[in-house]
Amino acid sequence: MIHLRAFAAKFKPQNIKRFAQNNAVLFQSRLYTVLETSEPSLNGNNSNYLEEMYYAWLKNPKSVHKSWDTFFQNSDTIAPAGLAGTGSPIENLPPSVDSRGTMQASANVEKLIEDHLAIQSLIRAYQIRGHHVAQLDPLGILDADLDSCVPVDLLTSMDKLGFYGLHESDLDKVFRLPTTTFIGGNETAISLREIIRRLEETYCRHIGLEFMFINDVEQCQWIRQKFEIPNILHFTNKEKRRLLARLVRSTRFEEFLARKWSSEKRFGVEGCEVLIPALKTIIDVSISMGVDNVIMGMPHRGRLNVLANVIRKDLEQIFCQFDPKLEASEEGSGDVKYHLGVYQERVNRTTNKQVSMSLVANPSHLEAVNPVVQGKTKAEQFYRGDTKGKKVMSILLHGDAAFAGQGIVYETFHLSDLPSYTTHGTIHVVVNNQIGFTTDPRMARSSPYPTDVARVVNAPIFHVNGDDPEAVIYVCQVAAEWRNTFNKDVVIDLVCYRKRGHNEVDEPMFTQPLMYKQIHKQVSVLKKYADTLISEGVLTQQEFEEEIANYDRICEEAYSRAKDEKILQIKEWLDSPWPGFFTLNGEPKSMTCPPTGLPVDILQHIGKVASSVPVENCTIHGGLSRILRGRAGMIKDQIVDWALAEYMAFGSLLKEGIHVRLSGQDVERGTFSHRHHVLHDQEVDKKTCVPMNHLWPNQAPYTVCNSSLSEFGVLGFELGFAMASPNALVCWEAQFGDFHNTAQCILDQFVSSGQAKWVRNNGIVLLLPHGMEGMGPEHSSARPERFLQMSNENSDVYPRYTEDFEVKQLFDCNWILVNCSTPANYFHVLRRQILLPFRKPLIIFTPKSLLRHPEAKSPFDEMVTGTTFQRIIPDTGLAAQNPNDVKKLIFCTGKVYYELAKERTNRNMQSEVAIIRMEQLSPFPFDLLEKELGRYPDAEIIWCQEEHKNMGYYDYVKPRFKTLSQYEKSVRYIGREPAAAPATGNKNTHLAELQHIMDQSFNLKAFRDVC
Ligand SMILES: Cc1ncc(C[n+]2csc(CCOP(=O)(O)OP(=O)(O)O)c2C)c(N)n1
Repeated sequence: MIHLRAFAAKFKPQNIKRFAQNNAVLFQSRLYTVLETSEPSLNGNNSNYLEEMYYAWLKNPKSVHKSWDTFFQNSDTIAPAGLAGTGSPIENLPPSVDSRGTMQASANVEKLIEDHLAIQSLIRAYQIRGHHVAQLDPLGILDADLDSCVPVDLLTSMDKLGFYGLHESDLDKVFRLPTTTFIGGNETAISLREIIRRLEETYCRHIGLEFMFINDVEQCQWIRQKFEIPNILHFTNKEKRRLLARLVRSTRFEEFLARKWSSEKRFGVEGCEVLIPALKTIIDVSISMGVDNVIMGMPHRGRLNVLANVIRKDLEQIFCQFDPKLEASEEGSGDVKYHLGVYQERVNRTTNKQVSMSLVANPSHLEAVNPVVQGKTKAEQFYRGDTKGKKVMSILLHGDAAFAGQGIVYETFHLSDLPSYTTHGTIHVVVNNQIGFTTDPRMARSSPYPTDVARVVNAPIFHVNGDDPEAVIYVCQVAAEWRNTFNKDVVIDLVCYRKRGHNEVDEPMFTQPLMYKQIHKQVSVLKKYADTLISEGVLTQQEFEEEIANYDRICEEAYSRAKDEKILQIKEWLDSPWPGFFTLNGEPKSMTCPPTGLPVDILQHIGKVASSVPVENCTIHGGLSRILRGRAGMIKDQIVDWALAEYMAFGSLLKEGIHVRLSGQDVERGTFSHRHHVLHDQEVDKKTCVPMNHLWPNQAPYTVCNSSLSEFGVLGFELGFAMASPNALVCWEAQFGDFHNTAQCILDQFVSSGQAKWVRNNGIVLLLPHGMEGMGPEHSSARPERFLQMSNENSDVYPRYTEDFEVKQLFDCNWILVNCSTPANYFHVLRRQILLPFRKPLIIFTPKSLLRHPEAKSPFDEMVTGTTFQRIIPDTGLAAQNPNDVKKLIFCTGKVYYELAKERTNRNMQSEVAIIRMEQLSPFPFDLLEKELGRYPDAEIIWCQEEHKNMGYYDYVKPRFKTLSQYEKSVRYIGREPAAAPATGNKNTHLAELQHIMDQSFNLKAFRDVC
């Protein structure tokens, strides 16, 4: 064992810190814990100063400050043996301070310094590592940090005093406390015995504090002050009674459900009943500090209880969910009761303030809702101008296994401090029941705690024993104050247990026999706390029983009312209502879409701004000046390329008061360097200009933000942002379309199916760069086949055409999939997205080479008033003029059109081959395609795609063309062969494949021998 005393004897005090750093491993009991460097507590200057003081005092006690005089007088550590405390030091000194006396005094000073350094180290050891020995497990059998070792520098037994070079005889000596602790309360010096007692009280009882890794002294001091001051955990009788009442509700709610529906899954919170008072405390304290909108996300565990007792959803609405016979009032698949979201406005009883609360609907996929909650929170803050998060806040709940295991937790943490994504602090609550389904923590994570992921963002982590309700409530108060003070994330780790199996019909003894033997013996937290309060005289047994009876009665009455319900009102479970957007019945206000074209002067104006630097003194890059000049030239000629079309769509919506937000990796410039929405001054660092925000005097704001390198997190976030308001165009762009697959869960569980499950519209737009351009397997395909496969349209049903067919189709679909081949169509589809009277996710397979393709330009004529989105672009050339001569009718989508058109010209086959572009893939434009099929009666029908046969669009269009031709004609396939990878990595192979597609397309006999 290394003794501090041993090296302190040799010390130059200023070297101690260096020594400690070089030997960090000696100072830590967990590999991740490095010696903290944020506070220069081992400061050599202090000891020099102390030494000077001491010599001065020896000569003349009055020459030093009174406090030093008292200190040196009281400290027998410095007095030579036998003289301590026997009067003035001067009197006790030999007549003259000879060299022996000076040496003695010097030795005493050294001891004094060593002891004080030891005390400092001791205090810091508790602050850093005290949580490792805190009594966090209510069962008393597991170590919350998965390690039963006691750090060598924590004094759990007196023999450890030696580690610091201290002895039992030092216990009653009084030591001056450093400024980095508050254990003294009003006292600046206390005995070693008391120091140890107070440190153990603060750091090693039912609260385990992890915060010393935070690299901000003020924040560390703040936390120390909140927890170290003696007797800080003090509750009035009123507060204790309120806490008990909340525990009664939490506990009795679960018992009520268990009685009424004994074999139903409900993922009860038994074993962590304290969750309800904990959340209510966080909310109460936050509201008292100004918050009036709380947005929550949580998993299955305890969700019904949170709905009932935190959000205060009508109990009968919850109980109705248990009745399998009730039919839903709305269309859609619905969802199981412990996934549904809810929005509620009510008065908070503790503060008497009006508050909105929502719990965001979520899928089974644990933690996937986290970024969605953050996006929604950010949006609500944004629209209210709540730039510091003082009004709107989010709370995220987690299970211990999921928090540690799911990568989305990490991705979401990394959004927490990014300017365009921060929600100014989230309070995380982990229901750490020390098990994940049947898996022990030791098999579920490699980190000591399930919460270690939060350390990356310097969030303090408060572990607390769930069976100590007052400790939990105190921690929750501090967490809410922390968020309000620093606007940073904080984690509360509620260490608890799970009273039953994973769900109520599961047998936990199969896999955790010993743990569950202990759990069966466990007295409920309600009973324990009630007994304590009764013994303290805070309330009587009778009052306690009345509290229980009252709540039971509330549940019974709601249960009777629930039996009278005839229908399940799914709309009751909407987490994000859009007041005024729909009719009172929740229907769209019309079934039409206003025209999307614009007057020329608006196009001109936007074009002009897009070609300029609309602020003074901003020197942009020469290459960019060239691009802007090119734009100006196009505007003069009244044509647009892809980037300009996008500018015009966004800019015109901003004029109409629609907020536009574009987020994703490198979107500001654009991955393909075509967009340039943020101009960077080449002379002044970080000086930028966003011309889109200089378009109109009272325009809506435009947000364009490069995101962190995350798809799951950022797409989820933008989906949440889009959830908050229908009056915003929220776009997420993937760097390349195929990267969306790391966000597959958001696509499957939210974007494609969200409305069906949760009757919630969402108008998010996905921009997915797509196209086979010889860039290899990973930069070619946005996997349109996957989106098409998840379209809810029936391929075999011949549709009924009505006047509103186009809009009705859009209304009925789960999402809209387009692959535009012209800038004008891109412009129209973006505008249509907002002008529609309802919201649907829009997936756009966007081009890469077309961004600069000379043919892929659109004249203003295709964008002016009266023009609109073209679901298909028919052939308008020679083929269309003499349709009876057409031998081949090629349908295609996207950039392959330009390759086909060029090849047709090269081969001079404009009369024999017609090419029709499908711009909207889903909903399938049955009506328009039927007309085109009828126009070319003798033509062979081809579907041509550049993707492999098992990918792209073929499997989607084939049955639909069959339905259209009433099963009389089949559609022939031209494209790449089936393959495992989406594209070849070899450029020559790529070109050969493309050539083959062209040859096939213009070979009129290609399918002659095929029946
Ligand atoms: C992404 C994901 N993977 C797997 C599951 C299946 N599953 C449901 S609950 C659960 C255990 C969760 O444990 P924990 O996070 O500790 O929460 P607890 O159920 O203990 O409250 C698992 C594996 C899931 N729902 N989501």
